[in-house]
Amino acid sequence: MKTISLEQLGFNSKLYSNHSALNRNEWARVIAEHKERYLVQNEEGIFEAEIMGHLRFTAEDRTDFPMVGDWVQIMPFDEGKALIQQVLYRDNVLKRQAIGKEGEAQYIASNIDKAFIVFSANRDFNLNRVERFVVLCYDANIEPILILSKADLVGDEELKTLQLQIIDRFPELDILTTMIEDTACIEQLKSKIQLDKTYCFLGSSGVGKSTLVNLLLGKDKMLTLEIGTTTNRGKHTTTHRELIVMEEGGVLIDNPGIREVGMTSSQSGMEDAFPLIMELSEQCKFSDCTHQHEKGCAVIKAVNDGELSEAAYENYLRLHREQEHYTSSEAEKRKKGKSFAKMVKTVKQHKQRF
Ligand SMILES: Nc1nc2c(ncn2[C@@H]2O[C@H](COP(=O)(O)OP(=O)(O)OP(=O)(O)O)[C@@H](O)[C@H]2O)c(=O)[nH]1
Ligand SMILES: [Mg+2]
Ligand SMILES: [Zn+2]
Repeated sequence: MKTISLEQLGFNSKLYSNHSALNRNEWARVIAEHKERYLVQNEEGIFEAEIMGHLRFTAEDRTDFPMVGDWVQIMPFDEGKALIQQVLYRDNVLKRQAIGKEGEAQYIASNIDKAFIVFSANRDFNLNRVERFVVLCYDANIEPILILSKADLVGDEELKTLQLQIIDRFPELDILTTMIEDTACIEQLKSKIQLDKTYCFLGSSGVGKSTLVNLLLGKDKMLTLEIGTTTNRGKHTTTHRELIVMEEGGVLIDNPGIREVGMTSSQSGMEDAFPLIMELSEQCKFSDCTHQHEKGCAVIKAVNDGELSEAAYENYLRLHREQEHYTSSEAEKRKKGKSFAKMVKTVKQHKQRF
């Protein structure tokens, strides 16, 4: 593997001045995270890393743990393995409100210079949703750049109308229009990327974030999926956030499609279709049908036959995903409660020894 300098990973003088006592090889950047296991990268390569016990014990909330984009102090201990000793200076943190929970935040990534907010021209176009992403960026002091993707899927007239709507709503923002086949617009996107800066891709699932990342990299690093032709709906393809360094310089963070916040209230009226979906689902071949890909699904058939609108179907799936997500965070909370109890017990035992 070609080595990458700390500067190519986004290292700068501000970071250095905050921790000038550290050796160069103690610095590393978090490039991926999975359940408190991390991949970190520095000039010596990529390490599988875990956080040191003391960090876990003193951590008060999620912000005390490393996240993708963070700079951390590491101590390599084995071939390709390292311990994370501390999270270093953070310039900013991109976060959003967790679904269904007042006041609780979900952390997306840190140390970001600019964010590309991607939304596709052909479906789900919603200026309020774009605005919610813009607000997230402003809250974190990150400059948003708007990307209207899949321009090839709508007619010229429609595209013009969309572009005018966007300019009208966000006159102060940079706006790009992209389509896979058009190299000129990819070049234009590339020209926005500066050496040593970090760019984050945000937007709903299936809008083409990973596709753009791959086009920028000039290779298929991120997995992208064919959209089911029956419903024209993107599947959640990217499952983990990942930080990638461009060969020419510039750091990209690809994100899984971001689930909607508060879609329930803004989409009122759509619920009218729900009883129909409930009724249809009784005719699905499988009783546990998720109505997403199953053979013999009556809901998908109704969409294909034009009996159920695609918008209502997508809205149903979105709400369903939100709910699923909410339930899984609840389960996670319970698990955390358990591990917390275990931690308290360990600490107590530890104390008794003294
Ligand atoms: N026609 C057309 N299709 C596109 C374009 N960009 C992306 N796609 C297709 O859209 C689908 C989804 O693209 P992805 O890049 O996987 O979308 P994503 O935003 O990364 O999705 P998640 O990882 O699920 O969040 C793929 O089948 C792409 O080939 C485009 O400009 N035009
Ligand atoms: Mg993706
Ligand atoms: Zn079904």
